[in-house]
Amino acid sequence: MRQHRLALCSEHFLAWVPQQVQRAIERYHMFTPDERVLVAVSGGKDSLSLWDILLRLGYQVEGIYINLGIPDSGYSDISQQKVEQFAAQRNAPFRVVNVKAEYGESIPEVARRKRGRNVCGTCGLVKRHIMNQAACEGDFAALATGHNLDDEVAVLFQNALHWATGYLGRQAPVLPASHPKLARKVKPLIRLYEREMAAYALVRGIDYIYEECPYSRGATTLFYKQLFDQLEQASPGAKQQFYLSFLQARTEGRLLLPEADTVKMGECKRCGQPTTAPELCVFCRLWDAEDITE
Ligand code: Q46
Ligand code: ZN
Repeated sequence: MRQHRLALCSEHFLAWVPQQVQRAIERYHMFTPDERVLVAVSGGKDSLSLWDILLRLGYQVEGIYINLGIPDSGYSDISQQKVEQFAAQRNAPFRVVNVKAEYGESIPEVARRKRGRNVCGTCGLVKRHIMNQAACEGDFAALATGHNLDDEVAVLFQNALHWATGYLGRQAPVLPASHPKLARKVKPLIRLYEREMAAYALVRGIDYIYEECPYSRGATTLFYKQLFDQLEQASPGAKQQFYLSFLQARTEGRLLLPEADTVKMGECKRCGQPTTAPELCVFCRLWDAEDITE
């Protein structure tokens, strides 16, 4: 790990990674050992490793897997299998929400019906809704996702390119619950590079889905990740520096951005979740028969 000027053997690496996670949890006040945490798992290396690390650290965690119904290359079936296998090996509690069984259409199907909606946008909306609902109804203190440092850097760069101040204002390792029905969102892998997460999964023997979701092909964030890989190659620590300096500038008040979610929210008349829309939230409108695009 050139950015830390550190080289470790497998045994010490497997101890070092959870230490980094523990540090992030404490530093950003993500959650405490007394709190219950819901971990969003996709079957990929980051989320399964996160689940594994939180279990090893002794936190009270439960997994949630959302089956999106993506048939291409068996993506959804294989990823669910990996999650089930992981949980069975550790006897770890988890729940599965199958979008098609629950709401009648898979993600690609609903996106197709709502012409004008792209698959990833729809997918993100559905996942956020289901995970938030599960976290709130299950009385979890926080919802943890497996975003690593490379993910955050790519999004930060994208937002900075557009000076999207609203998004920049919401980009943080912890997003506090700004409404009684919104879960606290935390990213415990924030100190770790993608490479390190892949190495962790490999050395720890975690069997994850290698294929990325077929819809992620050509995503601009993938391109930004490649750019930052080049930068990191030439200047080790560049990714870390870019992200941590951003957080520091905010903490020190050198970068003033709009506070997260200051908009007043009501509740959706159907599902009860917070929304800025007057009647139904975007999620509920998604499943209505009429072809309304927002
Ligand atoms: S799962 Fe969903 Fe991603 Fe696949 S459809 Fe797009 S958003 S790429 S994280
Ligand atoms: Zn709703």
